[in-house]
Amino acid sequence: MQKGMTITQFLIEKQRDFTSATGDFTALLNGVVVACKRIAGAVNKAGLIGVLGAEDSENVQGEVQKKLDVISNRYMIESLEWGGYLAGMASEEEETCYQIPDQYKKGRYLILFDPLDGSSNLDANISTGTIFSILKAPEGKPNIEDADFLQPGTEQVCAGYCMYGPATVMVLTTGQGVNAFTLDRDVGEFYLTEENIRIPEDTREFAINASNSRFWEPPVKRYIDECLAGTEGPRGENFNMRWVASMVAEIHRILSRGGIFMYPRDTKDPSKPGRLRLMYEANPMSMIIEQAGGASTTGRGRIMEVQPEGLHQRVPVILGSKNEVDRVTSYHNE
Ligand code: AFP
Repeated sequence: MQKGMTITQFLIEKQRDFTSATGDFTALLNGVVVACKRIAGAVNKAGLIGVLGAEDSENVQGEVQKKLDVISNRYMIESLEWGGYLAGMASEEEETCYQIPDQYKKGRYLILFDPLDGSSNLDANISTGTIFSILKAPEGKPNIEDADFLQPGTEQVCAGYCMYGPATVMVLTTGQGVNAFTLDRDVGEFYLTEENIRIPEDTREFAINASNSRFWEPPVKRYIDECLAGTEGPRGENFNMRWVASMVAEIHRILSRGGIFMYPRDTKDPSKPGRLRLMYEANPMSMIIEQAGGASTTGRGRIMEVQPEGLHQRVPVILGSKNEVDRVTSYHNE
C-alpha cells in the first residue's frame, strides 16, 4: 500500500485502468465523498449546533425522522445533483425517486442511499453511517422512474458506506475487492488505510437483536441456541455476542475481525419480511461482504439475486463470515 494515498488519487489511478472511462464515475464518487464529509461535520457538531433529536415528520417507512436524517439527505442531494453523472437518485428519506432538476445535465448512473443509517442512536453518540449503491441508468430515457432502480444487487457497479464513529471511515468496492479510507480532519482528505480487506471464514461472534427471539423462525432459533450453549452444546465452543443497532458499525466490525450479522425474517409483523431495506442497506452491504470473501443470504437465497419489487422493500439479512452464514443457510434448507 502506498503511504499517504488520498481517495482522490486512488480513484483517478483506478480510472486509468479503463481506457474508455470518461471520468463520470470518478466524479460521482467524489460527490459522495464531499457529501459524507459534510455529514461527518454535522454529526460531529450536532449537539453544539442544536440538531440532535427528532423532526415532526415521518419518512415513507413510517419512522420518525431525526433532524440529522433530513440534513444528511439534503447534503447528499446537493452534493450530487449538479454533477452531470446521475440520471436520478433514490433515498430512504424520499418516497419516490428524485429527478435531476432540468437546469442540470443528466448522466449514466443511478444512486440509492440511506443518508444516515442508525440515526436512532445519534442522541446516545453511537456510530452511524451513510450507505450507498450505484447502478447504471437505462439508456435514452429523458426521465427516470422508480422501476429503473429495481435492478438486482448483482447489477451494482459500486457499493460503499461512510462510518461516522471515533474515526470517519469510507469503505468502497467497485467489484475488485474492498478498500477503506480514513478521514484526516486536519487536512480534510480521506487516506487509504486498509487495502483488499478479507473477512475470516470462521467466527465465534454473532450479532442479532435477541429481544426478537420469540418471533424467530426455527432455523435461526436453532443456530442461536447452539451458539449460546457454548462448550456444552453441539458446537463445543463458546460464542460472543454484539448488537450495536447500527448496521454500518456491525458490518465494519465484521470486516475488521469476522462475525455473523442477522436481521432475519420473523413473525413480529407479518407484513414485513425483515427489517432492513434491500436497495440501500442489504444490497450494498452484501456486495461489500461478498467482495471481502464473506457470504450474504436471506436464509433462502443470495440477497444480491433477489429481484426487487419496490424502492423501500424489506428483506431478511444474514451475512458475514462464510462458514457460519453457510451453516445458517443449511439449517434453512433442512
Ligand atoms: P435506524 O436508522 O432507525 O436507527 O435503524 C437502524 C437499522 O436500520 C440498522 O442500522 C440496524 O441494524 C437496525 O435498524 C436496528 O434495528 P433494531 O432497533 O430493531 O435493533
